Amino acid sequence: MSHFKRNLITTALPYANGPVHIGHLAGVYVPADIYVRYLRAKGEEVVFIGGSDEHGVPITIKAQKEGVTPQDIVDRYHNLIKKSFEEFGISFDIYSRTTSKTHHELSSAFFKKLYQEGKFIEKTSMQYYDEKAGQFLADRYITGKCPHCGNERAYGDQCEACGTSLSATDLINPVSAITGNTPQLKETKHWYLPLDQYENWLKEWILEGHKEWKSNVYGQCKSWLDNGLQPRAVTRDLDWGVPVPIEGAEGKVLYVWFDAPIGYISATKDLTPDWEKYWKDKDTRMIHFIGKDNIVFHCIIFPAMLKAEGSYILPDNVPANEFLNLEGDKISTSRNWAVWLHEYLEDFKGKQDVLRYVLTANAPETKDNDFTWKDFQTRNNSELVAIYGNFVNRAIVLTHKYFGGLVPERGALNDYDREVLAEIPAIIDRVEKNLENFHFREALKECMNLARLGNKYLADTEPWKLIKTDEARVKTILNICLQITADLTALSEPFMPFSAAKLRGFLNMEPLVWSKMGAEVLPAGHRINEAGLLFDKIEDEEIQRQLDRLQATKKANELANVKAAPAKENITFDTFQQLDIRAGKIIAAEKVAKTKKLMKLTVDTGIDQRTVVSGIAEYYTPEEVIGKQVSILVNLEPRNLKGIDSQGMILMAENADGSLAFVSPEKDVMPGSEIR
Ligand code: B3M
Ligand code: ZN
Repeated sequence: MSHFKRNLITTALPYANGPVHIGHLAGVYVPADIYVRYLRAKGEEVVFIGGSDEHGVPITIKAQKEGVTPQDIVDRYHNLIKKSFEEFGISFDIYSRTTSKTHHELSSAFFKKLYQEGKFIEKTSMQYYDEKAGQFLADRYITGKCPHCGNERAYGDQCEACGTSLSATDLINPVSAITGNTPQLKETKHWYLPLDQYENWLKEWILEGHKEWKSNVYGQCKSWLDNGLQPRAVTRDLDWGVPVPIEGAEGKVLYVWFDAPIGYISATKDLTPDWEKYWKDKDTRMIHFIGKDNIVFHCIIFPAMLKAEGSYILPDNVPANEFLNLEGDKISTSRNWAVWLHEYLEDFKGKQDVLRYVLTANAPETKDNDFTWKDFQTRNNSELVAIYGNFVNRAIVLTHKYFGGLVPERGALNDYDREVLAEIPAIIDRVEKNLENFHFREALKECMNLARLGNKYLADTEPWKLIKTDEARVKTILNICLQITADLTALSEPFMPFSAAKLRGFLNMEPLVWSKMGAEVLPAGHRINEAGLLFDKIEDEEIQRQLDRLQATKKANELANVKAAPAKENITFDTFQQLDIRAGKIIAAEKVAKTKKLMKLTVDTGIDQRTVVSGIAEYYTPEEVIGKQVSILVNLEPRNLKGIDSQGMILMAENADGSLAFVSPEKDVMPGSEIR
C-alpha cells in the first residue's frame, strides 16, 4: 500500500483533567483504532501510541479548586481515561503519561539540545505577578472585565461571554484567581522558538509537499502560513510541568504544548528499546490522529521542533477531524454537555460496538457533525439489528435447522450467485481504498454493504421455500451466505472488534487474515456453533432516559448562568424598621377561582387571623401549604385582589426560573414573633 516499512500511529494525548466523552472517541480514537486494526490485519508493522497529557494550567486550576495536588488530579483521570479506552477496544500498544520519568528526561533533553545549539531566542516581557502568592500568573489565573463586552468574569486568555481571545493585559481591573489580589506587572524571561525562521521550510514541506492532506487540515495550515509565523514562547512561569533545565530558570517549566507532543516519543521509548527505528528511520510512516483544534501544534509547531532537533522524522499525514456536537450543542466539559464514556457503558452494557458504529457512521470528517440519541437508536435498530444481525442470525440458524450445524457444500453456481460472489472483492476493495484515504464513514458504509448484500441474497433466494424440493440448491445458497458471514468477521473487525470476535465464536473459526477474504473460508463439513445475540433492539424508553438527562443538564446550566439582580439603593435603618414582619402560620388555603396564580390563605399572625392573597398557586397546592410557617409583612396597606381583601404579604424567595419558595423560620417559633 505504501513504500514505507512500518507505521507509527499517534493519537492526541487527552488532558488528564476530566473523563473522555464521545467527541474524543469520534474525532480521534475510533478512527485511529480502525486504521491501526486495518494495518495489522494487512500484516503491516505498526505501533499505536497514546497517553495522557498531564501538564498545563487547567490541571493546576482544577487541583486548586478541589484542594488537592495536581498529581492527585492526573492520577485520577489518567486511570479513568485509560480504562475507558480499554473498554472501548482502542488497541494501543502503549497508553503512557507525561508525568513519567522517561518523559521528563526526554523532553528535558530535547529542550536542552535546542538550547545549547542556539535554536531558541531569549526574550523578557512584562507579566502579571501575584505578590501575595509569590508567583507569576498564567493567563487563566487572571480574571477581570472584558474590554469588548464588559463581562466582569473574563479570563486572561479568553472571554467566555463574547468568545474573544484576550491577553491578560487587555483585562480591565485584573484580579488574581489565587488570592483575589490585584496583580502587578513584572519582568520575566522566556525562551522562544522562532517559528518565523521555519516559515519557508514549512511552506515548502506542507503547501508543496503535502497537497494530499485533508482539505480542512491543508486549509488551516495555509492560513497560518499566509498570515506569517511569530516566535512562540516554549516556557512558562508555573510550578507544574517539566522544569526548564537551565540555570537561572528556577520556577519555570516547559510550555505544555512543547512537552506534550514529545510525549509520543517518550511513550514509544517506554514501549520498546527499539524506539529509534520508529522515530529516526525514514522508512517509518508517522501519522497523527487529532482534532481540529490541535492542527497548528501538529502541523506547524511540532514539525518545527523536530526539524530544529534534526534527528527525527516528520509526520506523513495528519488526518484531523472536525468536531462532534451533541443534540445540536457544542460538547462542553465544564457545562457537562457530553456523553461520558464511563457513563455510557453503565447504561449500555456490552454495547461498545454500537457507539463505535454510530460515531463512525456519523464521523465529523469534513465538517462538524451532530450526535443525537434518536439517530443512535435508528442506526442500531435499522442497520445493526435489521441488516447485519438479522443476516448472520438467519444464515447460522438455517444451517443448524437444515444441516445440523455443518457447513453444506457448494454446488453449481447460477448467474445470480456469481454476481453476488463477484461483488465481494469489489466491496473489500472499496473498504480498503476508503480506509487508506482516511474516509472512515464511507469505509464503514461499504462494510455494511457486504452485510446488505448477504441479507438481500438470502431474502431473494428464499432457501426456506426450496428445502423440500431442491436441497442441493439450498446447500449452495447457505454455503455462500456462510462465506459472506465469515468475510464479515474480518471486514468489520476494525470497526466493530467485539462483534467480530463474537461472530467468529458463532462460526467456530480462527481470526481470518485480510487477504483470505472472498475465498471459500469455511470448508464444507466445518461445524459451526449456535448463533448468539450480536445486536439487540434499543427501546424508546432507554433513549428517553438519555434525553431526560440532557434536559436536566440544560436546565441546571441555565440556572447557573443567571446572575443575581443588582443591589437596590441603600435605605436607612429607620426605613427598614418601618416594616413589621412576623412569623405566621397558614391555617387555611384555597385556590382563587378563575385565576392561575392566586391562592387565598388564612394566616395566624399571632396578632389576629387574617386573609392574604398570594401568587403561589402555580408552585404549591392548598393541601401542601396548610400548616406551614411563613414570614408575613403585616403592616402592608390592604389591597383588593379579585374581589378579596388581602391584608399583608407573604414573603417568598424567587428562584432564577421564576419559581417561588417560602421564607420560613428555621425552627418552630410562636406566631407573631418579630422578624428583623
Ligand atoms: N492535550 C489538547 C487536547 O486534548 C492536548 C493534546 C496534546 S497532543 C500532543 O485537545
Ligand atoms: Zn467579552
